[in-house]
Amino acid sequence: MRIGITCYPTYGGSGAVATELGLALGQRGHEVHIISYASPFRLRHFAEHVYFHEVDLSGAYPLFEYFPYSLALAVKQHEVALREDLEILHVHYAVPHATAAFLAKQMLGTEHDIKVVTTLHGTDITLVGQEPSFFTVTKFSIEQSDAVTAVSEFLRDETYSAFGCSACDIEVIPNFVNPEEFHARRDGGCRTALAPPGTKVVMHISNFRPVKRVQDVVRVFAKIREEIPAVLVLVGDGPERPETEAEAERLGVREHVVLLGKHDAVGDLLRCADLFLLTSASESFGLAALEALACGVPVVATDVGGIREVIPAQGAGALVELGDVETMARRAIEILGDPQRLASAREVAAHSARRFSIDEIVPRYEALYRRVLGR
Ligand code: GMT
Repeated sequence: MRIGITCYPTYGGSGAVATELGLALGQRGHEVHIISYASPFRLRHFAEHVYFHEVDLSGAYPLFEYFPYSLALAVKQHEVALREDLEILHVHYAVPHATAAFLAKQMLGTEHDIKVVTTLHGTDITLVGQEPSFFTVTKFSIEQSDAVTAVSEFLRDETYSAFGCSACDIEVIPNFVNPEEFHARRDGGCRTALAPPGTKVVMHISNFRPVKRVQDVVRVFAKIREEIPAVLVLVGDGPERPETEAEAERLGVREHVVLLGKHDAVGDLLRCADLFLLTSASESFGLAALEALACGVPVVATDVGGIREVIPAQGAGALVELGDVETMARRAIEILGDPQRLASAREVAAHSARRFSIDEIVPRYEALYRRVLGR
């Protein structure tokens, strides 16, 4: 099949999933054309059958205070669809990608009947899409898609309740991991570079947006450190980074916190970790948590959104009420302080991630494409 994929190229779950999907589809012999305003961060190397098309942002005009990106994207989607004879346009994150795809499809007309598949990822439904300035167009674009998927049952139900979407049948296709990249530790790896022997490595990876509540990560870590020698490794960057550093200073643990900034090879880093913390206020799926589990790292997370669909109720970590820093720390200490429990949590974690393996999930997208194409 010839498939166009549109996603955000920046550090974030939807762009990671869309790009990994594109790479996997390319490997399976499909022709994949990624259309975005920059090369996605997970498109790290040349991959057969995978092409990147940059949206032309040069049309800035003094009259525009704000550049109409959605229009430029629709023009590029239309252009690539015509030139490459695309059959499917698979857009990730509804705002504004599903709307641009609708426009591109209309411009193509009936002579080139492209099918639009929209994958809902999280804040496009729970936050941004519900803003009054986007609500009606988000609902319209979802309803006009030929197929809609959501990355969790939570997100599917949230879409039905927030938008109504009476005419759309949303299929849940969960996110996935590539076990070649995300697998349990086989040797000591980079541990010594991050922490001295006898010190536990607690890790968090995110884009440091307010929804991640990264300051809670620091608060939990400070309590862990009262009982267990540990370092906190923070991977990623974003608006909350200064406040996160300030919180570490305030709690007197700054010297035990390593801020690595943005990294693409997160599998290598996760394998250095003993525990992963996710303190989000909302999370439709929690891709970073899945990647941690796949690397054999237990996860202590807030019990919000679709996280309980990813992290098993018992054995691979713990799910704790939002904001309950005290309990999160207690659960973390119980795991980190007991070598047997840690070893068993590692095993359960790695095992639980297998149902989200790339080979299980990508065929579900292929089946969906075939279905909308009537094959
Ligand atoms: O919040 C992020 O990290 C980015 C955001 C995105 O759309 O880029 O993530 C959402 O999509 C991810 C991939 O499907 C999910 O794993 C995240 O849970 C979801 N984030 C939220 O719901 C807050």
